[in-house]
Amino acid sequence: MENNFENEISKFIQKIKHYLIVNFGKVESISSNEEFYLAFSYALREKIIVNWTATKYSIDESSAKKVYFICLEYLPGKFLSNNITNLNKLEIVKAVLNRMDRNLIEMIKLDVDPGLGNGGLGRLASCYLDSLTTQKYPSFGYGLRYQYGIFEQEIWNGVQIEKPDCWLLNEFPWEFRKDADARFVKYSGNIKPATNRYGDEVYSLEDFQEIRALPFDIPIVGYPDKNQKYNVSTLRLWSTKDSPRNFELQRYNAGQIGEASENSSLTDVLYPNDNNEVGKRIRLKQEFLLVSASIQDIIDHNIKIYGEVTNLPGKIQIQLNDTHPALAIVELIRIFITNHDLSYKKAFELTSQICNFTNHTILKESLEEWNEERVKTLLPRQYKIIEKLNYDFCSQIRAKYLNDEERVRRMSIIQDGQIKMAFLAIIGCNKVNGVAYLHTEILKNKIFKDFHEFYPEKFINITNGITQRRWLLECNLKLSEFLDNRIGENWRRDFSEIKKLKEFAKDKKTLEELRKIKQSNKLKLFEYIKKNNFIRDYKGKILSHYPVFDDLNVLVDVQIKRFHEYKRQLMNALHLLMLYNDLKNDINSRKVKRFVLMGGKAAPGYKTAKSVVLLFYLIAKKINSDPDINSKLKACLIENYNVSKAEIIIPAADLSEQISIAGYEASGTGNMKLSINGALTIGTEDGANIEMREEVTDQYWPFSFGLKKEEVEKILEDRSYRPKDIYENNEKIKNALNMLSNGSLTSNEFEKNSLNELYNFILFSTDNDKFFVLKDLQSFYDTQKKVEDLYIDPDKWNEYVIHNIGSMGKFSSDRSIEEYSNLIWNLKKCDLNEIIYERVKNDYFESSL
Ligand code: 26W
Repeated sequence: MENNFENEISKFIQKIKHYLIVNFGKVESISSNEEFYLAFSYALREKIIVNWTATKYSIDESSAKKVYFICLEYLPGKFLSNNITNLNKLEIVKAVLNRMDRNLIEMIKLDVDPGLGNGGLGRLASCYLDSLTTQKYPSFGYGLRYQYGIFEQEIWNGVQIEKPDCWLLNEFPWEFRKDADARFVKYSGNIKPATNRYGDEVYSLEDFQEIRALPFDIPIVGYPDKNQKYNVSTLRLWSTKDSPRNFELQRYNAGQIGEASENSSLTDVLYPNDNNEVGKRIRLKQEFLLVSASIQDIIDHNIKIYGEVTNLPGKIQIQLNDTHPALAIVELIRIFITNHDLSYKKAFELTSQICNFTNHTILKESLEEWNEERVKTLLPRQYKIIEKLNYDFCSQIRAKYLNDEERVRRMSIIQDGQIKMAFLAIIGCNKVNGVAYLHTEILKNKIFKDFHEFYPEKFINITNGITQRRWLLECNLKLSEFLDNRIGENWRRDFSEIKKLKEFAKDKKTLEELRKIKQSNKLKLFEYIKKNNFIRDYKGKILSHYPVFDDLNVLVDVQIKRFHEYKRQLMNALHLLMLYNDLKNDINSRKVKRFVLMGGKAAPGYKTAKSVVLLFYLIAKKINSDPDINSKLKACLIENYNVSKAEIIIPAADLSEQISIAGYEASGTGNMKLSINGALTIGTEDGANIEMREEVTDQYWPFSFGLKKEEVEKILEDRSYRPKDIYENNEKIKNALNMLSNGSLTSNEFEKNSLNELYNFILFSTDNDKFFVLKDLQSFYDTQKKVEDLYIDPDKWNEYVIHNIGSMGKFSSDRSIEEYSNLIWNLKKCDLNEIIYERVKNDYFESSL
């Protein structure tokens, strides 16, 4: 055993030295940290590649049914730390670095956090790839390799500034460029109709534009099973950047500089919109690029294995993550009828047995629509198919509902010159799912009511989940050890085991240890904030760092998510003002110290969201600089919230703010991450909060508050929300709100105007504040008092914490993926084939050191 360990260490060291020589021409002692980081990553990567190769061959060899996950966004987080965790190599790596006089934290700092997504949707996609691979389901992810991910947020005197995220500035060691697998995607041009042998119209294309999509593959490492075996699957990201022919010299020479590079820069930037419609031509081009390249790839690969397409529904499934890749439906039909000699009818049948659609949002502004003319010009052949799909579908509706023309109009894919992508997705897919119970009910009974009536069997719920490997094992090592010591290690692969923790809910030693772990995580967070979370002036110059508490006995209260009105960061900010006023009146009015953290990005064009960022900044400034109260209350605006920061903040949190207006948050996943790390939730009855409460039971879920979905609907219906009345009749709310208009927070015209706008928006325009900030504020305030009452008794608090952690078994993405597989994909797990594995290992060892 000891020998093996030693052996592995020296081999690892040898490999690092090898890479330093062959890649950089350096001996170890003079290599820079950057070079060492790369050599170290390449050495670790070798472990992965053997299993990766063997996984691919094993799946193909056994003709196992496979799921293709297509998504415009991924937020994988850093790969180095995750790969060390999933390979179970922490001990080895530490020993290696120790002997080479290098530091793991330094190495992880150098690893980039690819921000190829906006928020919940992208992070969920990454959690799902982790669970799919760990559970050995044959799977493959497709996405785009944006040159610039989600912008880096800086806060200049309270104002959000967007900086490009240059994540590819240096060599990225986790990707493999695959020139041999490049695909060509066609846009625009003129269509020439013809008829296939079934009498269906097919179209060829002339004078089109052709763009080369080059894939970069990233291995996704699954967590090992009991025998230390693990699968590795692939995330394939397409790029148009590194294909020189995508640049159009003729246009450049004609002075059309921008147009000349449109295609080579197609995958340059991720659209930074979360829950907001984009509608731009380049975005449509991006969506189609992903769809077309991926579908060609899928069909070609499976034709190689199966020789034909008619058996594909039993062999492959495609999951469309929201409507963004919904054109996959159209493209599959088109390829089936043009290249595979199928009738339109058969092509549609196969397609709708292969594709499935997950909806992630019900906000009107985020339901995608594309202008009909835009689609017609950019994708003329696909447009023809959408027309046909719509014609056939409308005929079915007419037949079933006896010429109910109003219904036909409502359900039509094309309405008023716009193509409704969700309708297209529902019609072309086998299953449609929402991401939490309440969300799915809203889809069935409201947003897609007509469709649910027509296709009752199609709609199912699969509640979201998160991977406990990144969100506990990796980011909270101390809590992981605490769990291992009590319930063993099985929770890593089977999170239902976590329930065993509840047996320790009254064990004094356990409660004390839990408190200590939280404190040490707080210390880490505070150190981080002190060193890295800047306060900047209006030119971006760093003035200082946010102040933190010296004391670790402080309630860490966090709201971390994209800024959006429906998520109601504004309500949290107003509550903070109420707290401030309470303390100003009587410093002893509050029994616990509180540190209020808020982090998140606002979409660059979302004015109200940006004003809320400013408001929180100004409140924090006021509080932190007030010596009367700042020993009791502090606030901090976390700059550039992302996956890596989440991994520092979440383990330190006591209180998780999940306060969206009921009926608007599809699920939420931050709620689950915070909870498994021992934060209690203050939350509305929305999204997955409802199911979390159910699991935890009311007894240990004491901070539920606010209007229920039905109450929200009623108020909207009667138009009975009167914020002014609430303001007039509630002294505390009035005082807090007045601080937005009376200049007590602001020091220049811009700030004054921004806060005044928020003030007017909250009070006077029922039209605008659909999110009822004042309506839930008193109940939020009262519940926050209950939080403090519980927090002053650490043992009681931690008993609740144990029950919350112990009740989160359901919210592992392993459970979600199991349900996707059972209810939609019908996959079988595929272990590494021993013979293949040995063969790959042999090849590898022959050619390696
Ligand atoms: C077209 C612009 C656009 C971009 C992204 C519209 C909508 C989106 C996403 C679908 C928004 C999103 O991330 N939704 C979140 O998805 C999570 C994962 O299911 C849920 O947990 C969140 O509640 C939901 O807001």
